[in-house]
Amino acid sequence: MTSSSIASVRARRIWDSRGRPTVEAEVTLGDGTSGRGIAPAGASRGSNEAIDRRDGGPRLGGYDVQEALGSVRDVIAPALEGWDAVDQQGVDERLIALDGTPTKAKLGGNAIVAVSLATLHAAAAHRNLPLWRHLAQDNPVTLPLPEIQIFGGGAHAGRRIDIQDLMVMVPGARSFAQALEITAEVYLAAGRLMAERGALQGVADEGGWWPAFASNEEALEMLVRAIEGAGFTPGEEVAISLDIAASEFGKGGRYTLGLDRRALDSDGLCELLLGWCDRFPILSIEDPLAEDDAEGLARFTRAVGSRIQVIGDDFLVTDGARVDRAAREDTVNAVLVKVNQAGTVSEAAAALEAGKAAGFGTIVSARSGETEDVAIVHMAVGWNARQLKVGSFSRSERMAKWNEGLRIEEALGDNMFAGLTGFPASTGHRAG
Ligand code: 2PG
Ligand code: MG
Repeated sequence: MTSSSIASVRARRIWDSRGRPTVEAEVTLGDGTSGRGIAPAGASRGSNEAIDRRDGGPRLGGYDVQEALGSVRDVIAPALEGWDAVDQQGVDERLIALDGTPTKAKLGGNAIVAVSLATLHAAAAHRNLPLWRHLAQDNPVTLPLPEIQIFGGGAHAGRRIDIQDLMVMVPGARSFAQALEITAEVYLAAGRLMAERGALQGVADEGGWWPAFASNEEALEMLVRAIEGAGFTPGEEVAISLDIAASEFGKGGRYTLGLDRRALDSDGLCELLLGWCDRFPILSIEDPLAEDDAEGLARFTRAVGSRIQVIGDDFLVTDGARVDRAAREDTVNAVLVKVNQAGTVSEAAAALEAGKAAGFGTIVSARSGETEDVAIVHMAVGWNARQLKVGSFSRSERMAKWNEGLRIEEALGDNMFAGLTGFPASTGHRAG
């Protein structure tokens, strides 16, 4: 046993931001250093994501993770003892082989990702480095451009509106810190405007204001007013970013907008979204069409991909092979990277690298079910992803991550803000 080899792997049940059980793993190495990793949880999930193992049944809404904890205790821990934690790829390949299914359904994506992340943290601790520095090795890094939610909808707000995330981006900010400050003004202005209308009803799952709107477009109009209300010029200083999460309301080329009481085919939804892109200062749009509508995505990207970032989330599920294919077929021009969607750190890193190689925009993203874990901020910096999505500007499972970005920015010094340099090559926004 060497000082960086795995001496023990333990798992415990902890609780996420929706009050649901989740898996935390703790990996301890031969030299006594250790790391913890926590599995986040999505609500709007791509059908090809790694599958979490949940107990089912009446207790805790079926969400308990005793079986996933059993996977760690009985299968993973004995198999990893003695493996070198610094060899993340080797550990992850072992985890994949132990499970043996394409979706990690046997041991559970939640068990596997917690151990993969804990191994990563343990290796960084062993090297006595902050996680971002451990990941970066000697490569250049930047502070990512944040996408921050102002209104939360879709599966994160009881489907009160169809659009899932109405977010802002501040590409012209001089620093990550300034981007947060400007977003804070917009978030506060949005809350103030909602209160004036008597429409303030608290927040949705990721901390964005609850979307008490009569139509999807009204949400967009309110977002523009909030940007103006905060004293900024929409489209110039502060731009809009949307996650349509269309797989949540469309399948087989049929889309049902519950709030607008409209049924649309793929062309119809495309037209609607193109109209929004013309009328509102939209800079980025995620999952505009459903995961099974590659043709619709390609049509949409052909229409806007030279100026707008089109992100695949449910469509790409953090899978390098799918990213390669999307690049060949021009279906999207950016990839969202969620470690638990892939199931291991190495697979997520590979999807991100595939995105970079294709000239895609690359965005590291949190899930709607989160914890105090700030690892994704370190990944966005260390992997030089250049964009970061962690939800809104309230609730500590979100703020912990933005705040960690501030600490990293302080450590890195000025002039490291990515701005639009991580945008898709096709959009021509990449200045630096
Ligand atoms: C998404 C994420 C975050 P969830 O769709 O991009 O907003 O949601 O974690 O529920 O998949
Ligand atoms: Mg999404």
